[in-house]
Amino acid sequence: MERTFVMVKPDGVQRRLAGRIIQRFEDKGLRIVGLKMIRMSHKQAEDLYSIHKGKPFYDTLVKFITSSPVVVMAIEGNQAVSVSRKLLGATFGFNAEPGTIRGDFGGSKGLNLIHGSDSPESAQREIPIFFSEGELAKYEHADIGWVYEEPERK
Ligand code: D4T
Repeated sequence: MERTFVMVKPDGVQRRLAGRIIQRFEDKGLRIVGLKMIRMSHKQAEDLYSIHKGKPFYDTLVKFITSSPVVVMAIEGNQAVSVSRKLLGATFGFNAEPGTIRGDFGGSKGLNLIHGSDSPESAQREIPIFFSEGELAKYEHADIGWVYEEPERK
């Protein structure tokens, strides 16, 4: 099944929202295969946000993301990348629809609570910044047959 990388950002952890945010992914039937709280290094932040290097918000973004712990996750599921992006909502909280994580919990540009990979290729690049393959659990939930039809479990 498809993998994605999701991270509760420092504002989500500081506001004690990590549990409720993680719950959204479980509720959707997705499978969390990697989960840890870390204080992101400057190098990890630069790697994660390399596509934004040179943009006006880059320095603030790197400073913010390394300022306090984050919760990083590797998540699997049918179309996990796009499904997770929908759970996140629009990038800026003030644009995000109610019912999404950003729409329900935030109203800011930079303090947008959560990151999710924007493509399967991004996920493949981002997951190894934070997890070794051995750290990722290999399992199926006992109720998987009630969440996905057979072809969706591949
Ligand atoms: P992330 O990468 O955090 O999941 O967010 P998005 O994929 O939804 O949005 P993004 O990569 O375009 O932005 C990354 C990060 O930078 C902040 N940001 C972005 C900001 O502070 N000002 C800006 O003008 C933009 C475009 C918010 C998210």
